[in-house]
Amino acid sequence: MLIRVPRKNDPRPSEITPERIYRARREILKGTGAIAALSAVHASGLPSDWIESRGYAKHEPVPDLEITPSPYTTQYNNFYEFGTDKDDPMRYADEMTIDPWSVEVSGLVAKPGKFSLEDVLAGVDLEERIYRLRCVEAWSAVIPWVGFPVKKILDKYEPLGSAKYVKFTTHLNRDEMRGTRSFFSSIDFPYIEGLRLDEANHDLAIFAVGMYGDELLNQNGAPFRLVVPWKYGFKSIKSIVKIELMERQPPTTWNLSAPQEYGFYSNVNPEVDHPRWSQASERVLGSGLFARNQPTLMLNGYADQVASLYEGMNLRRN
Ligand SMILES: Nc1nc2c(c(=O)[nH]1)N[C@H]1C(S)=C(S)[C@@H](COP(=O)(O)O)O[C@H]1N2
Ligand SMILES: [Mo]
Repeated sequence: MLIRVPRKNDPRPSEITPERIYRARREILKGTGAIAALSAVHASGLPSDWIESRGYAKHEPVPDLEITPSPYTTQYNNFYEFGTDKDDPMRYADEMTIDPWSVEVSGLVAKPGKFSLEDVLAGVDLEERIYRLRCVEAWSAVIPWVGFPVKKILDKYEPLGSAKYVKFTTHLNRDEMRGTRSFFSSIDFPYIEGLRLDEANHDLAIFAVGMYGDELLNQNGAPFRLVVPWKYGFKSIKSIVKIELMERQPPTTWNLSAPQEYGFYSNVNPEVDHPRWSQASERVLGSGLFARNQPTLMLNGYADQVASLYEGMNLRRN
């Protein structure tokens, strides 16, 4: 069994990142003292090697899935709370305090409550999941997440029979999230997302606490985010502080902002174009200056596993 340890194989950021971006980033990190902090203690207060020290089940690499070098996926992000440019999250997300972190679980559950990051990590087995990520903007990446199925958390709080949907809410601190202070923002904060309960309970839907065998960086949604690989990336909500079980379909951020463009389901579907561009193919992040384009797969390549969730549903309309 071949197990890839991407961290060791990664090119150094200086080798593949435009010099300007890399330098700017170093300056920012130096200015905040983050370089020293990163190497000693993770911002969550856990030791910097806590993921490694716990050990986790590694999955075999999937044929045809080439892991995107981490500098791309940590320096080209969507996290509108920190700005709308792709490098805003990498520049500014470290202004967000993530220690201590707790998540509230409420709504239609028998045992509402709150958990801290440490609580949850003590109670679950971590796994590495190598998933495709397909953004609705027609770029894609392959990321080795570290996390565990969403169902493992939900079950602890005992969803009631009347619960049909799950709503997720991102942390909001306007002092520490400069994108939320803009008058011109195209979306409202806090960022909210939702899944049908059976989607959330599917084994492929995970909460991630790490990537590339390491802690999540703030720009990727530290310390606790959703990853739903068969849906467009905006469903994979970052830095979650609230989980609510509901009877009715919850509102979701992009659907509220542009309902004709972003539906509640938003399953990856190469046959249904975005009103303003084609979804038939995608630009592969990290494939160089002349970025490679590849065809987009139905349900992002996870149709065998998840198509049964949508039997009898009109996927075009949804
Ligand atoms: N809270 C929050 N979550 C978010 C977003 C955001 O702006 N705010 N952007 C989404 C979009 S559009 C994508 S493509 C993915 C990107 O995840 P990544 O930056 O870790 O690759 O995060 C999603 N989660
Ligand atoms: Mo996205």
